[in-house]
Amino acid sequence: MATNAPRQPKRIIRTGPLLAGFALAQMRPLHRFLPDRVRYQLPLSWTPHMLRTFLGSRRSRVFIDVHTRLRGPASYAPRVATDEAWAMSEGEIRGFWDRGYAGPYTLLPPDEMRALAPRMWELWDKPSSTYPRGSFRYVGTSHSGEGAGEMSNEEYATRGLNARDKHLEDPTLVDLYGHPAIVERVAQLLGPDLLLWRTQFFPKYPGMGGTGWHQATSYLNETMRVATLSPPHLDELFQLTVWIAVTDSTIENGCLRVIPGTHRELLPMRVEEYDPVRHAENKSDRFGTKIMRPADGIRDEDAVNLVMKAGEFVIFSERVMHGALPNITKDDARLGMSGRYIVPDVRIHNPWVLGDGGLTIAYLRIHQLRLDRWRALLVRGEDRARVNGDRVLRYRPGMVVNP
Ligand SMILES: O=C(O)CCC(=O)C(=O)O
Repeated sequence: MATNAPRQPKRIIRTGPLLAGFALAQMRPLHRFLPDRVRYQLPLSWTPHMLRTFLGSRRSRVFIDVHTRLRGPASYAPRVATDEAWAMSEGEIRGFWDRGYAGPYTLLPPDEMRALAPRMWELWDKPSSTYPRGSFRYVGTSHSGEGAGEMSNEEYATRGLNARDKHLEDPTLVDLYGHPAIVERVAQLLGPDLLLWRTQFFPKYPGMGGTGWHQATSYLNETMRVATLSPPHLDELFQLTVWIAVTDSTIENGCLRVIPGTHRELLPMRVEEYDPVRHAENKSDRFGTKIMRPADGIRDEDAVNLVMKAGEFVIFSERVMHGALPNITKDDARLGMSGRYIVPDVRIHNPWVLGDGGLTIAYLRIHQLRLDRWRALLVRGEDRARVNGDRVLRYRPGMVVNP
């Protein structure tokens, strides 16, 4: 029956199960008696501060990543010595720590990247062999977005997943992420040993909304209970993202943007279910099946627009508040791609997710994603920690892990 009553936003997190789970999550000595399927459903990554913030705000302020403050470095000296071509000065490194990003730098001359762009567009669209159909379940509605000129939730989710980790499938792409112009600079900020654990294409077609402001560090948002990355010290810099412009990236076609200095502390968000009618004007804050925006608002005048030529890249900490402008052009599609680099003593996923449980991606409503074909690549140095076992492969130029 049709009704004019305003639709109530659905509850994102149910308080009763959260409280019970949190209590059990605190009882660490008991966990070894729990089967993985129970243990890794607990909100193990939630801190008391996150719970208090959530409950004290009547459930309106939610941390989509673990609340943490970043500890500054002992020194601004580069953490490795490298070829002069890629060397960063102490001033540049200090600038990174002050602002949360560095660059743009050149990976390839614009003409060379433009020549590669058609292949990159094809790769983004090509069905994944790392996460093939049948390796996950989409559990959301299939109709959100219909009639609103937007992708349905299901298309958003499956396309978003399909955009992931194509570097495991293509020899040209893996060599872009393994290029010394990137790896040697990341090493000067993070250290000599580096894993590439995730990559993703970010296309913006003409008319597409922006990417809403968000922060990340350990990808709690994937399950909203247990973070994907477990570093020995969450308050240290253990990960960096490199965003590569495949096409020119302009103010008009939706360039990446950041709020400098916001990487020092993770902040709460407001999260709602995406509804194509209620959120018709909010396209930029859509993350899959959710609408998310910083709880305390952002002053647009503090933003820096990272305009880049094809072939340029920036290095940023995903802790910095970042997003992208909408594409307001009629015919200028932009393509960016991100690679996430970590130090090898960060544990990626957990035994349940890597085994029978599979990965849940809460904001995409994807369940039980099989990770059998996922691998992290050692792109520099050694994996001495071995916390990720045989999921780590040494990068070789032109390698294809999943043909
Ligand atoms: O390119 C975009 O629109 C967003 C990129 C982003 O959020 C990221 O690389 O973490």
